[in-house]
Amino acid sequence: MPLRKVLIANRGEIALRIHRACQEMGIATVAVHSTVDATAMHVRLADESVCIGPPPARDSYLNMAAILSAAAITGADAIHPGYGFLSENADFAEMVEAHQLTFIGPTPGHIRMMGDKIAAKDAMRRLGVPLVPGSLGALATFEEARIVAQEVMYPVLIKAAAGGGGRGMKVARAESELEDAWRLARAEAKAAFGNDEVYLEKYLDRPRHIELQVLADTHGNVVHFGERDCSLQRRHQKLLEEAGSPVLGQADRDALGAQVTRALRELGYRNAGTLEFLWQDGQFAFIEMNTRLQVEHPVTEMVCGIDLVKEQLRVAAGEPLGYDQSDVRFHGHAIECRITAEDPQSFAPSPGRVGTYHAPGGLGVRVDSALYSGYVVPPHYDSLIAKLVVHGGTRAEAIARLRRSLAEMVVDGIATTLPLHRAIVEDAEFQAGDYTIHWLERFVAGRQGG
Ligand code: MV4
Repeated sequence: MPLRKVLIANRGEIALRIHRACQEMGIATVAVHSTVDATAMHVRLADESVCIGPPPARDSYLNMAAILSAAAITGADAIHPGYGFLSENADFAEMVEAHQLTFIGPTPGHIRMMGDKIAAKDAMRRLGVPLVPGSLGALATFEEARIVAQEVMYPVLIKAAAGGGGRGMKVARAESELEDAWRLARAEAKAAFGNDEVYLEKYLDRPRHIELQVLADTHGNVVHFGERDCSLQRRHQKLLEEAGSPVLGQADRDALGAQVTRALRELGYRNAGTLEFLWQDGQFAFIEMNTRLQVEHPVTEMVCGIDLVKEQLRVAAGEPLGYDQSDVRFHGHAIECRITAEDPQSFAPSPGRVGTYHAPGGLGVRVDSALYSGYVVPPHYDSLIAKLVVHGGTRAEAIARLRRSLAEMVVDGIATTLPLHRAIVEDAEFQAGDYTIHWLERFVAGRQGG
């Protein structure tokens, strides 16, 4: 059934992004907002809006009952969760469907499966996707950890089953460190997630983080839209992403894509998803799968010439993809800079009133942002204020375009990470594509005079 009205259960740039796709498809939109967001751009642009609670996210953007009520009173027939907030909450997806609404995302069962990192790895292993060597499932005892660590050889990592984003993760560089790692990982996992299940992997010491974008309809068709290299991150917060990866060619992309799409077809997956891999010494190893639209999806859109949110809406309405893998072509190179309201050296949050806001433009430049001059960045939410995305025929052209776009862009009145991005694009190693997941921490320490 075609979608007529979509409730967007999010805020900021991603709420605008989803609204724009709906508008172009003739679908009406409902914004939800907290009291502090009453004048936010996502509320102004939507066809209708509903206030769902006070500023703290747990009382508004995470308030499932308030969001379902907003959908009911406005007569929405679907909910798009965006990223963050309720986007990977299987209980919420289940409640949406129980209210005869369409959840624009995977099934609750697949969200739940991928939320359990052990279940996700087990599924991928059975489907023939390569993994980091490690324990088969959860570790039952410390003795088991010792045996598996000896098998895969040190250094090793103990990871939380309910983890992701680096929480509840401990390295052991030798057997003498294993017991502390085991104890700490379990305690942290218990405290953070209420679940002390842990597993063990060989620790890869200088990998790149490469992820693959997939899309599935409800008729058994699965395609991939290539990879993103997200290695440039600090404390598990990505700063800059590229499509494609500077280290992969079309043959690598085709090989990984074929393996992954086969696996997801077997799994009966639907809607958009991203598989995260560590890449080291020419080898891919699956670590996690994200069952949502990701922040960095625009770089994929730029190189593939597709609108991922429109595709999500189409397949959620039951439409078949209508094309196959051979119709997906890759053109040039795209780079995204995440511009946040943070000090560019200390990363201290910097909410407050924006003075002048000027977005760059021109060929191959895209800015996804809910900013306007005079906007007050509230302190209650994620500090992302704009995504600057550039596309070029080659990586060198994309970098040149990024450099001049960063020079044009103005965000006055608050501290932002724009100066850090301007420094990164000038760096010779960045320009050569020569970096791992550890590169940015060192680069930032160098700028701090470390
Ligand atoms: C790893 C790893 C090295 N070896 N697993 C961090 C968050 C979670 N998504 C997985 N993470 C890692 N898992 C093995 N076996 C290194 C990391 C890691 C990392 C991964 C991707 C992007 C940035 C990272 C920063 C630090 C550690």
